[in-house]
Amino acid sequence: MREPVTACIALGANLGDARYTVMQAIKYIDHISGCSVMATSRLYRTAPWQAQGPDFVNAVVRIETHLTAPELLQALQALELAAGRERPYVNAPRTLDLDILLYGAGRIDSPELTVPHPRMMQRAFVLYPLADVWPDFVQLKDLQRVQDQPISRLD
Ligand code: PH2
Ligand code: MG
Ligand code: MG
Repeated sequence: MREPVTACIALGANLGDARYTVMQAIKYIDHISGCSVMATSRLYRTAPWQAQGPDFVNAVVRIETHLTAPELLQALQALELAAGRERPYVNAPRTLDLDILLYGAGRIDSPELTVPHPRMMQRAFVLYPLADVWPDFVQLKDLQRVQDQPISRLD
């Protein structure tokens, strides 16, 4: 089997019992065949960023995976669907959103997937939890750049 790849996944939810859904999703990611959750961030309450609706619950996990990036994407989309995800319009409130932020050192630019995630460095709701699971990746100046975006720890 090839070497596992370290990847980071952002979790977000702002419909239904968002906190419960995010916590369950972390368990389900660990249960995906070929994926192990190595580190889990704290949970954060965040204001919608370029989106409407209630506050979000956000988190990030760092995983090791034997899946290719498209296989991982497919497995995550299955979890979104199982959580009742609907997409009536762009950035609509959602029961569960799972985004691949990083896939090893890989750069991917396909119609289905762009990695690293193109907007991750602009988003407090990604950078704060990412710093929990991969402190060396996020610099103080990255956090300072997004300090106007409301975010608080849930736990
Ligand atoms: N996700 C978005 C757009 N805006 N804002 C917050 N606070 N949290 C999110 O997860 C989020 C967002 C697109 O996926
Ligand atoms: Mg998203
Ligand atoms: Mg998404």
